[in-house]
Amino acid sequence: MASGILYTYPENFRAYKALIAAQFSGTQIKVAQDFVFGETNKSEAFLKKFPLGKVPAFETCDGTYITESNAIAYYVANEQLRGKTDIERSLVIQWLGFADSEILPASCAWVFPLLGIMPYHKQTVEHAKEDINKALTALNSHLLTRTYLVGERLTLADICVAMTLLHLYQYILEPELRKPYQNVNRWFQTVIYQPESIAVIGAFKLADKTIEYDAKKFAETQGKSSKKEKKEKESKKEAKEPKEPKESKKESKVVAEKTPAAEDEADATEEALAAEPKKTNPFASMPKSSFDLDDFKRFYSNEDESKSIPYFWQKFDSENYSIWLSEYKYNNELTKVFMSCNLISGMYQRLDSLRKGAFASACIFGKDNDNTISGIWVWRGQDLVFTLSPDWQVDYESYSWTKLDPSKEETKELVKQYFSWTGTDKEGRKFNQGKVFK
Ligand SMILES: N[C@@H](CCC(=O)N[C@@H](CS)C(=O)NCC(=O)O)C(=O)O
Repeated sequence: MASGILYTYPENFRAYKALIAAQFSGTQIKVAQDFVFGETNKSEAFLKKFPLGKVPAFETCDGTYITESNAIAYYVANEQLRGKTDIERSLVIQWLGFADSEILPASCAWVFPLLGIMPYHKQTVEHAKEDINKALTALNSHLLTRTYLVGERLTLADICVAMTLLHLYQYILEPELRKPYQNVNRWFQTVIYQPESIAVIGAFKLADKTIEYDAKKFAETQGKSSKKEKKEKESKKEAKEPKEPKESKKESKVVAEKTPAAEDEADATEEALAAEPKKTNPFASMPKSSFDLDDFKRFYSNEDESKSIPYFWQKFDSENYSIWLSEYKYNNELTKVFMSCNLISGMYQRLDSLRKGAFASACIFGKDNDNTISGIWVWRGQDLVFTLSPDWQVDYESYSWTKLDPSKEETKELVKQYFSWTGTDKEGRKFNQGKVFK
């Protein structure tokens, strides 16, 4: 009989698939007790076995390594769960694909912002709701005359689709929302209230009320919130880790959120913004400066730093502009580098109207699960700029701001480092990638 070690963090719905399948089949699964997500799965020993560093991951007792939750569940399952005939087996695979393609992306897009682990974009969430509605409607029709998805008994199809719906039923589908899908509800409860499922996930409770998006919480934990997001009309580049950040630097003014509809912001927010009285320009009353920021931005974009940094110092007007070091306060909560990137690009988007009076280069140092964000900012005036406009106040409190003395050598060094995307952070993490606000 199959047996082995499962690597996962607790309450991973993907790992549940294998754990429940094993309950049905009698396969002995040992869950690695000392597993620490972000550490164990990034260790050399783990990566040697599982190069992607993802979990769940399974090591069979005879030393075979299996990744992908569906494959692990398949391995630990039995004939009944896998399907007894070719047609049953192919239908099981069909439903596994359905769960991963038709449910999972939309479920994540809907649930994760509400859990505070992804930014909230109304359009993306609305899109996800439509996709979930389509998937659940199809599932509901299929289950009108059936107890289980394939054949007359429970299979991996039921386990995997139900686990993929777990977060939706746990956090989102309050009674009114799940009402149209009575057959799915019945089937879901049949699956999760099997003794074998209860042995793994415990007594599951369907959502009483959809959890609500808490922008404040998100801003606290991730350094961002979307309440005041505005339509971003500039660059719409994907926020995937650029392979060669130096090359993309001049293009990288703003990088859109990783979410597909990042360029389209929440309709309601737009309406609310449209209804607001026209904002006055907080810089309008400031004295004229000899430093032409737009001219510097152009120069910086078009020239190498060996020229643009001296140009900056040649033109900089310390009477009317100030230089600041920003340091993210919650570096220990940063995980993937692309998510740190998203934090910066999200902040830049929210500060769109600050562009005319500011320039910044923010850098990420380190690697996945060990990275920090800091930057050099230059703006009009001598005080912290963010308090000048209610539109600029979403993110700044997630950073500490240190005003730098332009005449000091340390400041010159920092400007050089951040403008040219080099060096390390205070703890020696190497420069990974940077983003320019201009
Ligand atoms: N398709 C894979 C997805 C696995 C996956 O994305 N796992 C996440 C946690 S749920 C992970 O380990 N992420 C760590 C990383 O990407 O470094 C499966 O179903 O097993």
